[in-house]
Amino acid sequence: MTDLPTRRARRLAEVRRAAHPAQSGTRVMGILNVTPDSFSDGGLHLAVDAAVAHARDLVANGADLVDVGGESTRPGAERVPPTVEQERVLPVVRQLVSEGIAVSVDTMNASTAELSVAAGAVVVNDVSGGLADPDMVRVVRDTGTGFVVMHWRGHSDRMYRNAEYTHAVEEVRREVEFRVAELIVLGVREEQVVIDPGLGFAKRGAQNWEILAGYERFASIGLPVLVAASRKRFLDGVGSPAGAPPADRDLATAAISLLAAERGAWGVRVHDPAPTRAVLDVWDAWRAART
Ligand code: PMM
Repeated sequence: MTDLPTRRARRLAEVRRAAHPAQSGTRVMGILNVTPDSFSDGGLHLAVDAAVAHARDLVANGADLVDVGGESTRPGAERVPPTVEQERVLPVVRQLVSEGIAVSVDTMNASTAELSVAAGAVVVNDVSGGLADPDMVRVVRDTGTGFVVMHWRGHSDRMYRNAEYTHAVEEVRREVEFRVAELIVLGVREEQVVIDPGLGFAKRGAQNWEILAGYERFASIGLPVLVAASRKRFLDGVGSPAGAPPADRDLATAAISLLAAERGAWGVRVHDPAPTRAVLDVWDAWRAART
């Protein structure tokens, strides 16, 4: 019988391996937004409890890792100070890590990333790919953490003004590839990086479908790809009636998860893992029966 610290260390090593960008197999990343419009009704302590309970549900419903975010990036969203973000995120990260749950932290702030990784987060998911905070690259380089580099053309308050493309797929691809090249020059290792075309970020409705249809162009960069379509506005009216609430887009989200997994995506980022896990299970059964 191994002692508790040893078992915990082993479990953490397993979690790190499973979330590592270089591993194959599509991960389901469950979204945990610890923001005022999600969990803060009853003060910080209750908010932490509610967030942790929701994270456990995400895992029970099939999430491989939980993406904890304390700052909204919705179109038009205002920034929150890093200290506020950290008050929201860190107690949740600590608790989830202590339960052996793989955690990624969704942040544009280097200080939040650094504290979260010190608390056991295994991936930093930065929608700005390190562009919003000049210190982010140092944190990612020095900690060796997994790093999701999303395509980004500026903060949410101006993202639609930046949605101008002649050929969305090729321009987004070029910009992502360029950003990764910069990161490598700055000392980040290729094995740390996952790329994300940033659906809904500085992209209007149809441009998001072009990006999905152009998936292979992003895969051809040669790095793991994260697809984060969940409940986004461009899904409105596709697979659910136009104008229906965002949660009604989970079936469309699951369909995208399946198409992404079939194309070899590293991961899919979803609000409700259950339908995504179901379609991935179906796909696994289909593949397992191949003779
Ligand atoms: N979208 C949101 C937040 N974080 N992270 C990555 N890597 N990719 C995304 O597309 C992304 C993200 C905003 O969506 P939410 O408010 O529904 O979480």
